[in-house]
Amino acid sequence: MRTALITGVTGQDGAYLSHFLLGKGYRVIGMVRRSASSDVIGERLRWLGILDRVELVDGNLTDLASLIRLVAEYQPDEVYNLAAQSFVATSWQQSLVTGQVTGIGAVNMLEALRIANPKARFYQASSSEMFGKIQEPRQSERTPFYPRSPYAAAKLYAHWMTVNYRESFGLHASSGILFNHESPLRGIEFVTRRITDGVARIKLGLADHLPLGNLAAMRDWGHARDYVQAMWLMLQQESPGDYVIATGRTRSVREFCELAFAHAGLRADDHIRIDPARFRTAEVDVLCGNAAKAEQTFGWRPTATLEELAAEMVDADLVRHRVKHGSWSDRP
Ligand code: NDP
Ligand code: GDR
Repeated sequence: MRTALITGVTGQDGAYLSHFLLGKGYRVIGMVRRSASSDVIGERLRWLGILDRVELVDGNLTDLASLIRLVAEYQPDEVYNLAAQSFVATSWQQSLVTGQVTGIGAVNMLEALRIANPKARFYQASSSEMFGKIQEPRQSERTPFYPRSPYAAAKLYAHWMTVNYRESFGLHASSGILFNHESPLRGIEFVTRRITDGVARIKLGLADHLPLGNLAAMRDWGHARDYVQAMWLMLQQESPGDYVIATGRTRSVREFCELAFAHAGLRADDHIRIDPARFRTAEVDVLCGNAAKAEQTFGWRPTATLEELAAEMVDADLVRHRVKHGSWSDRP
């Protein structure tokens, strides 16, 4: 039985990746940081019905000793570094924490592997935000980077350190440059989930409008379930590498709103209010990925359409608000 260690297991991708790896027969070790809210720590894993199958262990990406201990004790075959301060807007308010967790945290894990388990295969959660102010209309592994936020700059540092440890120490370290991916388990602060949660509340009469920022921003949105498969596929390759994972289609925040509101039988224009405070300090106007290398190398292709994704998210939020106010983790 192969063992995988996942940092960020309590987040969206950590939950879907755990589900996927358990399905492949892995032993899954999930690293969690200590929290005063430990009763809700496994809510996403519970939603997917796997909370009791993932072994949750204590650790923190900013504490190198905790990582060395985990890697030495469990000797994982594969390590997926998904933990991060991942919200771009917060990264201007907490740029140092973002640098410590999202940037240096990744290097802590690379060091832990170098010291205690250099044979493990390593996945780094890189981001399309690294392309920022885009230098080409469709971004691939060869497109120059231009980060536009402390988050993106921290991810870029972690990305290059992953490349550097691969080239310097021969680690099997790969970097997935993933474009935005969403699901019913997306954090409530990100725009798609904010929209689908808002649609559900408006539909059920719990609110009458939804404040949003820049509706013109364009993103290449996919489904998290598809994207965690690409993470695993990268680590199954004989040689490590860097791969863009994206759908290749880009749509505006406004278009996502229209899809989500329409799914609930509502008109977006009747309910959206523009809130200037929600505009970013510096914006990433448009992203559109080219995942041809991943398709050619290991046959990865996205499956979910944006319409299906928006519908699944709206339906899940309707259920959450209907049972609420029951439990967050009641499944549709
Ligand atoms: P989430 O924000 O949902 O999850 C982040 C995870 O990191 C949580 O489990 C969080 O734990 C954990 N974490 C934060 N700080 C620490 C720390 N100091 N030590 C240990 N764990 C910590 O992110 P996603 O699941 O959406 O994304 C996964 C990764 O992929 C992130 O690195 C993100 O930046 C990156 N990414 C995401 C994309 C997307 O569209 N979703 C696209 C490209 C990259 P806690 O629950 O305690 O807060
Ligand atoms: P992003 O995701 O910054 O692309 O990072 P987010 O959903 O937060 O923003 C996408 C776009 O929507 C615009 N927007 C709003 N965003 C939020 N959060 N809330 C609003 O009310 C709102 N109104 C408009 C934003 O300005 C932006 O242009 C995500 C994260 O998961 C990162 O960790 C990951 O690396 C990248 O995707 C790829």
